[in-house]
Amino acid sequence: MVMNFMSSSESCDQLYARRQDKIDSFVFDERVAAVFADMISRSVPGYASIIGMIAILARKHAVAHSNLYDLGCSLGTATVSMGRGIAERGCQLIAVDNSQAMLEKAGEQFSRHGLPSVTTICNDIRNVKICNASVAVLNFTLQFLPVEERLPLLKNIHAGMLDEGVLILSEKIAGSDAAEDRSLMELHHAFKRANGYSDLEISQKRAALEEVLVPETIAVHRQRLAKAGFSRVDLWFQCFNFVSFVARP
Ligand code: GEK
Repeated sequence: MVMNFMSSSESCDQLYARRQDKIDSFVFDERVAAVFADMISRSVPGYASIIGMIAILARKHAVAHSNLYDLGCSLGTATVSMGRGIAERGCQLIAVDNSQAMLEKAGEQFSRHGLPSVTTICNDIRNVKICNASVAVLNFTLQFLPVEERLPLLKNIHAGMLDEGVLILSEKIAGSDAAEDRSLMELHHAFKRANGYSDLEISQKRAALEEVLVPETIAVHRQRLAKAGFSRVDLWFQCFNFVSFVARP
């Protein structure tokens, strides 16, 4: 059912398949990095489409000799997609993640795709100064920051962007009221079941993410982006409770 980004050496996500007495908070460690391609394809509706469209958006908006950032890059799949979109423009691709395990795999992926010149930064995205940026990607990363840290990060991105630049912000969202929230969540769980996750896996993963991934409504995202200085925000993708915006300075 889903497009999969796994290479032959990567394995199927079974991290929550066995019943656990105590569910620890979710962390992006070696065990997650080893199965991440499979995990994200089977868990995020529309992930393949978003990755594909990031190439189109980068092609349209990348300015020659500017920087393109993938913030919270995981395996660098969005970086690779941008790289495809912007060949020959003299842009610098910069991939940032604070998980060493993820970045090691991202580095392998960049070599495999003929992108050895990607700059990889193992650091918290809150510590990275953004400059000369024509494209900045936050593909399902902002949701992992404490809520009060989100506006300062968006202001930092806005301050480092060229006038013609774009921020691509993808997030898991909360529904605008309890009924919508429940309905979107049920659809998301149906998607996961259709991709082979059991009810036990779904509920244990949900518990692990409970305090780690805090979704917000579309309205809250729009308000915060405006507060950070973005003058125009377009919702270009939604599938169930997963959305992506393009924001312009
Ligand atoms: C993709 N964008 O495949 N600083 C740096 N990295 C962070 C931070 C932080 N403060 N918080 C979380 N991360 C990717 C998918 S996954 C989304 C992004 C998901 C990193 C974290 O280590 C992980 O690699 C990534 O953000 C989130 O297009 O798992 O739902």
